[in-house]
Amino acid sequence: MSIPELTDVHPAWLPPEAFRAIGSRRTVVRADGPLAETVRQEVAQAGGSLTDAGPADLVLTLSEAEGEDGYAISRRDGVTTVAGGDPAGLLYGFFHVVRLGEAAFEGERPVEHHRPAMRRRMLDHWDNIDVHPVMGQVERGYAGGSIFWADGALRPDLTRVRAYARLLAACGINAVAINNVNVHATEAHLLTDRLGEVAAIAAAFRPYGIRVHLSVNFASPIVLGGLSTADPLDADVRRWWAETTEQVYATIPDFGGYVVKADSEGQPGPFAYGRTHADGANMLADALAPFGGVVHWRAFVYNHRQDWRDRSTDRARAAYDHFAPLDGRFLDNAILQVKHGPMDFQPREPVSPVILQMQGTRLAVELQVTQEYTGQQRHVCYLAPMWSEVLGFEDVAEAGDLVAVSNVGDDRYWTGHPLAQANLYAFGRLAWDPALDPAAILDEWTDLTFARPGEPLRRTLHAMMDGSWRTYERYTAPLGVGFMVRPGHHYGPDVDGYEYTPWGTYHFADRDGVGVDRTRATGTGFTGQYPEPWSDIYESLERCPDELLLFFHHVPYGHVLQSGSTVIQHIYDTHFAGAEEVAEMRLLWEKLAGTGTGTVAADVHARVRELLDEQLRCAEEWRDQINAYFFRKSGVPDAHGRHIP
Ligand code: GCW
Repeated sequence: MSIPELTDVHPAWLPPEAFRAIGSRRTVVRADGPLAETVRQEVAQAGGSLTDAGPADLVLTLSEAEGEDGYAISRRDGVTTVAGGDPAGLLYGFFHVVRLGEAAFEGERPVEHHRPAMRRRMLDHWDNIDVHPVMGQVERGYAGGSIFWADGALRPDLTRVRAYARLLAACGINAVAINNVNVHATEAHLLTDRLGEVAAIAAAFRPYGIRVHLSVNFASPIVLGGLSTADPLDADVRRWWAETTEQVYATIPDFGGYVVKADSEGQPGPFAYGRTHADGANMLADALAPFGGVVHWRAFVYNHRQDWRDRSTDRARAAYDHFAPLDGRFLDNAILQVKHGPMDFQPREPVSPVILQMQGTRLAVELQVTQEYTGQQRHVCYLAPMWSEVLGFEDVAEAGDLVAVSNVGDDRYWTGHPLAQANLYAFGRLAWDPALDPAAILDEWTDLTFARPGEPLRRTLHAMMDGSWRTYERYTAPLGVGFMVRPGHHYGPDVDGYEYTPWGTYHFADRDGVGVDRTRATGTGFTGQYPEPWSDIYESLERCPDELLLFFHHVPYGHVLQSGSTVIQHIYDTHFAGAEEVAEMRLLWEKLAGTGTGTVAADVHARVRELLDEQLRCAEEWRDQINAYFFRKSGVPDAHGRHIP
């Protein structure tokens, strides 16, 4: 293996400059095996000298005491030492040195121990082999086509996948599911006759300690195996999965496991056979157990054929209603993968009560790095502050796994918007340590990506990005209500776009008020799915946090928020403010050009500038549509008399 080099692709957070400190030093790697070999290659590629014995500036060695994936870093008497708990820990310790740069080789450093909070730090790709007629090749992908497949086949050159693996390892990610959870006809075959493609991708990820997982179709025994049923309790079905899984491991011994979206948005599942989701998940867990594999079973199960008149069915309740009764019935290697909020990756949602409730089940919390509902990588929206809030809520950070939908495609900048790279980086870092400060993560990313730039650029990036999620929230759907997006592609405003559809995503605005009554007293009872104190806090009109008010309550436009403002005035104020903030962002970026900082390449500057034009256009469109809609409905004028079209 050699260090992947790409000429036409942006290096993201691993430009050659990031390795400068190591490049001028002597390093000794006291470990063997493929990951230690990767570290040696990294040192050599950086131009550093590798010594076997003799004096060294950096010593990388193993020490079991640091545990799985862990490492210790210290510096004494002019020598920096990294002790990895295992070869993966050695690799993570190496990238820690990269992050520190020159600082890793200065002064003395008392020993620091680092261990990941999450055992599995995983990205899910929603990539298809074929280009899907509606969703394109990458479902909810905003950065071009798949980096794995092109023209209906595995890409012949996987250098880019290796470069991706390297970027991911540098921020601590150790697992990737390579294909869409909606497993279409072609992609179903990855499990059997196209398994060689999975093996080739796994080989590209392996040198960086990343295991490959596969999304599988629950009906595979029928679709691929020619059986007449996929009933999880049927002996033939169970045998089919056992034998198929054995083949997978014969081909890919370090295969991670399966990801399953069942009985969800049209995907097949155990309900067709009168079985539970524990029956379904456990069948696959049984097949994987002999090889140490896991199944990630998604909890995103809800009725997508609702009638808006039916006020008793509540999509927010669905995952809990389906899964809470099954707590304690999943096998140890069956991991329930739960979206962080009860609905669907909106810019603001409460934490899913499933995560708080299911203490007897192994959990993975699922985030969305791809910006489906947060600007589709045309808008600057740094998501680490949102994820940090989610992970800081109650015991969410105690989930064993953190999973996110990747935002990467074959785009030159990996993520479409160059600044969206920061979201991918931050996801990995938060999965490693959920307590990290989002602003500090942004500094790390800035230092690596822009080769330790001067203060002007750092200040500009903080000013543009630290608060960008809240800015996005301000100019889009207000007070946690969500979903005022254009149906289908989900970009841009359409207040009533989903209001009369079967998807269960309503805001119930009328001339008197807006919001979803999810209380126990008069609404859907969703608040009752929360443990105390949240069940009472969310139930209470006075105590419910402003930012979630319309998620939990239907209120008149004149309702006074904790902030002192009325709901209608809050809507006007935040929408004017949000659009103004985007205009300021755009000016800040504009000013960077020609400041002579020399740290933002011209192509990156130009791409971001174009995208900021679009973000401003779109933010103004949101502002005008939301303000006009609620002015028309409520008849209440803006207290400040601003123009509402
Ligand atoms: O948010 C919705 C998306 C679907 C996606 C689904 C899911 C992969 O709009 O495109 O399907 O969530 O998470 O399964």
